Amino acid sequence: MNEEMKAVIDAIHNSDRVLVTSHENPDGDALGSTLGLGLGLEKLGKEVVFYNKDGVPELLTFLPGSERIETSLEGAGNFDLAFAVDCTGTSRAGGEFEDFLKAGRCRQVVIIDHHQTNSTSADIRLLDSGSSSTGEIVYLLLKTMSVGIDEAIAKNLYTTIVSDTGSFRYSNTNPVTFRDASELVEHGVDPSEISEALFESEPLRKLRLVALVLPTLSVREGNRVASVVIDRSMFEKAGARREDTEGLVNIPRSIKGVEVAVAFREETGNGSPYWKISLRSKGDVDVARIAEHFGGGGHKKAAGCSVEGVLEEVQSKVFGCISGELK
Ligand SMILES: [Mn+2]
Repeated sequence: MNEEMKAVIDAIHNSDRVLVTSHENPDGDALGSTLGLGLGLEKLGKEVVFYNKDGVPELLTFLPGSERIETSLEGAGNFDLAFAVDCTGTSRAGGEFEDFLKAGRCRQVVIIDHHQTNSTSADIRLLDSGSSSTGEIVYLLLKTMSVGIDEAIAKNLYTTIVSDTGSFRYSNTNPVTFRDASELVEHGVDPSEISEALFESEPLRKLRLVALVLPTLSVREGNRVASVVIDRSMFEKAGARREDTEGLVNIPRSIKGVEVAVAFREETGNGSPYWKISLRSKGDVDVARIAEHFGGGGHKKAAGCSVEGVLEEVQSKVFGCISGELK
């Protein structure tokens, strides 16, 4: 057991009330890790509050315990311990959580994460960039603490793995990933049930959005870079929600020979337009470096950032940076 793991276990033993949260716009790893960890802590007799600033996307409402996720910390009281899971820093959980920490409402803060980029926020950071998902680190923690893994915990943790490995397809898939997944199936997970919930339960509005996004597909650098654009007019036309853009970067990524895939998604914050940029790498390019250049972060193969400005300017900056990273 490493020092951080020991410190986290001590912190858990020394606490009664625990808050568990994850990054905004949560994906399967963020919510599955939140719920898997929180439900496990309840088995140890802890009082747990589950929180996510943006709540649960419709697609993830099948996760056991998801109905317990709170979207506000108002009246939540004080905590002995707070976990920010799948977060590169405590700020990833949103402004309300940051203010909550600043107000001294949590005695100790722990980050559990597998991203390459990680800030120095939090008291303890349990990090493993070799782990396919944050859920796998949570699983190891729960096993180390001898928490009995029930079906609800297993479903949440299995979902973290399937989400972040794209069903065991991405380069973060390793022997431990399969071992953990296998154990979780032994704890009662039905893999086909999770796959159907994650990949064959899209709302119609998402497919209508895909139909509008596809014509924006463009390639450059001799087909090594491909991108799509999702602007606000498309949202309106399709009746789509922000969560429906999850995975759209996989459209350019799916093309043979593409090394870097990009999705540009229009956002408005404080009136000024900016673009959320998702980056995926199939080759040697480290997209976390590109994202970091624009103040974002992530993994070598999957990263994100935000850039202000009109689309043409933003694209030329981002494509320029990618061009510099292509060998
Ligand atoms: Mn993750």
